[in-house]
Amino acid sequence: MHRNVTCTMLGAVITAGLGLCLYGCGLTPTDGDIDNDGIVNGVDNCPLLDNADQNDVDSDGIGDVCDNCRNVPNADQANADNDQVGDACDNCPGDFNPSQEDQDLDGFGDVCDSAPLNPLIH
Ligand SMILES: [Ca+2]
Ligand SMILES: [Ca+2]
Ligand SMILES: [Ca+2]
Ligand SMILES: [Ca+2]
Repeated sequence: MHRNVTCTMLGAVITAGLGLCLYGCGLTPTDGDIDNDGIVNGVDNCPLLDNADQNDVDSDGIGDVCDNCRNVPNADQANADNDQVGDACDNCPGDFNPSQEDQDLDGFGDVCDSAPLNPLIH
């Protein structure tokens, strides 16, 4: 299904395909209720996902269901390596590691840990 929605981008209001208006890409739908959760897009803290409860554990304005760091406030949702885990809570913010595997539990993910099995060295 293709439909156009109104978004704000860098302060300007534009109309674009829904695919272009993905939340988190700098485009925020402002009209209607795309996800049909009863919360109008402009005030929905997660406009493209059904989250009528609007839960936001870390109170950063981004709803839990679409927050890339659910427990660490990061309103900008910065994610340099594009692995779905925000920089603020990524154990390897510069390396793509969606699994966040960290065998020695030292807080440094295996992919950026020079000694992934030794918690004293990273
Ligand atoms: Ca929603
Ligand atoms: Ca949040
Ligand atoms: Ca990341
Ligand atoms: Ca580690």
